[in-house]
Amino acid sequence: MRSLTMEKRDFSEISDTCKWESPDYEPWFPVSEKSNPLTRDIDKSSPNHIVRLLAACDAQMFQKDTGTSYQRLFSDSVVLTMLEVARTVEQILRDPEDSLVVLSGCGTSGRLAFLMASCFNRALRDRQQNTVYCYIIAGGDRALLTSQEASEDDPKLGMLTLEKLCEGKRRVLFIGISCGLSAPFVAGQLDFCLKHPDIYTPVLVGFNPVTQAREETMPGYSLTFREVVQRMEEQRGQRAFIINPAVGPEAISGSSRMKGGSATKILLETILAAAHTAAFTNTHVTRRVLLDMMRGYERVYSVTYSHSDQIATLLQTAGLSLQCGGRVCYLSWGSLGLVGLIDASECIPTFGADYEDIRGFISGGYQDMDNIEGDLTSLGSQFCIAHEDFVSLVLPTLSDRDTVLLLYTCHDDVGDVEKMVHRVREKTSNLHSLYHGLEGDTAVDSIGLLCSSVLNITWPSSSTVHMQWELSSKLVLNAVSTGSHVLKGKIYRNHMVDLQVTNSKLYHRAIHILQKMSGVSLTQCEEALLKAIYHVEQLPEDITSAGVTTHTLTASRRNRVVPLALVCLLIGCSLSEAESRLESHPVVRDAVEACLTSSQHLTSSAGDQNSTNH
Ligand code: S6P
Repeated sequence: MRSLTMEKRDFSEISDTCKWESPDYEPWFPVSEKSNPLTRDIDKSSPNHIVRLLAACDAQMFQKDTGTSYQRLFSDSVVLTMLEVARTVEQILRDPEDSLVVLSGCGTSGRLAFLMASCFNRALRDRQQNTVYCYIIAGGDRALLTSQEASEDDPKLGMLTLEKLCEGKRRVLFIGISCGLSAPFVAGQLDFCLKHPDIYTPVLVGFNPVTQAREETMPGYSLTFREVVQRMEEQRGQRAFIINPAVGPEAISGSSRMKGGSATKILLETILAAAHTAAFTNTHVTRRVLLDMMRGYERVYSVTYSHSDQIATLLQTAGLSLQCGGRVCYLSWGSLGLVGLIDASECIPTFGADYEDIRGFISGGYQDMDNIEGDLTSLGSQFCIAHEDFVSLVLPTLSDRDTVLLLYTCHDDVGDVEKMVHRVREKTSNLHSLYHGLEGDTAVDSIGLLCSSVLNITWPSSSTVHMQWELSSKLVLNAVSTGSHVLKGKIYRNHMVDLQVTNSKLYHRAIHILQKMSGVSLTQCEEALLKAIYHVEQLPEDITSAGVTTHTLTASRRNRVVPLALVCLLIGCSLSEAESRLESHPVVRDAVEACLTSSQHLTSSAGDQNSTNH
């Protein structure tokens, strides 16, 4: 029989699911930056409960229209625009001469642009067709594996990169991805497309209503993101397309690598796969085809989270490794390798993690990556991504403190997986596997027998099953990397307090976090942040008059600026005292709680709806 507390929790989770849609809920934030009411206590949750909360957040992606002003993934307006974009892709596939489909974005959005461009080019090569897809990621290929957040702020760089890539082309479908409708790099590209309608058709993919697109001025640019979007709206449906369903706030506020990334993958793969089917079977893309594919992804969500207990085991193991200074390694085969690399690389900017904390390796290294700039190994150890690099750099010092997670499918070379398993087992028994198989698959699970935990998922066969495996693996890995950092104490409530302030979006997010936790005015919070960034007790004029770019450049060379500023605000102390308090509480969540308790702010200033100073 279920306990009363359990029922109460279920009820409150249901009402929390829709709470963010109310116009009164954190009205000053766009959806992508709001804090999710579902996860406000995620920092104190058990591994099982963390997975349950993440599942509830992910479920919001597929929620149908709820009568609010937000359009959703399955809304008619969204599906109609997807249909129009898919038909444009279909035309390009039928007549690809001098044409391109460019996918572009920053951070996770750029990494997904890469993943999808590679996947659909591979599909074309398999049919002996010329490839038409290209990707752009702000910061170039090194941003596929490391954090290059600063390039996100440069609209001119975005524009110039696009112009160069498309030189001499007759027709370009440009798909700019910015989950928050906020990246200046993408705004510059969209604006460029609008100015050259004879060649370029721009598509914007993001997860905020257009009225919530970023309003802040961009460095060296006369327009804001919102103004660019407004110009697109004037051309909407003919020469410009906007696909922007709301998918609800992220489980960790602003962490658009999670739902934002998953929804990007669902939307764009649906469009591109439908266009491929139509072009190569001489049919046309229909609304029904699109809806069926998206429902397929909804099933991926349900099937994956039906294994919540096993996901929780993985998360707990990874959390233990991180807590005791160990490492988590994803060893993947095939396209799951890219999913692993992407998830691991995001831990650096998201949790201020070291690249060795959670690290991805892909069986064939750069040969499997197939990225524009080729082998990046010479850039340093964190660019060593092949299994042979794992063998030479990590394996010798591997121990039971470390967690190794294998990711493979029935299409991969199981013999190769088995060899690796034996090598890892010589060093640690802390070995786990995530395996995707097909119905009717009768292979004996000799690998699973050597693992401490096994997550086997079986899927019905389909032409797009590999993309479903990728999404399923993304959900599992996002849960593992997020959950393990929660268990490590990196999250306070559902905020990443110790964020790296490396671009203007993160600068403003940091100020809002400080405001929410301290309850003082935004101006005071910005001052405290600047003092922490420049490490000064008083702010001279050359600092206060400098631009955000100068601040973020300086902040990128410093650690723990937001926790420092927060302690100063909560205690009203000097930077040096704040530093010594943080030293005695290396876990950020503990430091924040200790300060809140000692300043008796716990109940009055850290409430959910702290809006008094906005
Ligand atoms: C978010 C991730 C970031 C974003 C990047 C682009 O979890 O760490 O790197 O992907 O800032 O954001 P957006 O809103 O333009 O897609």
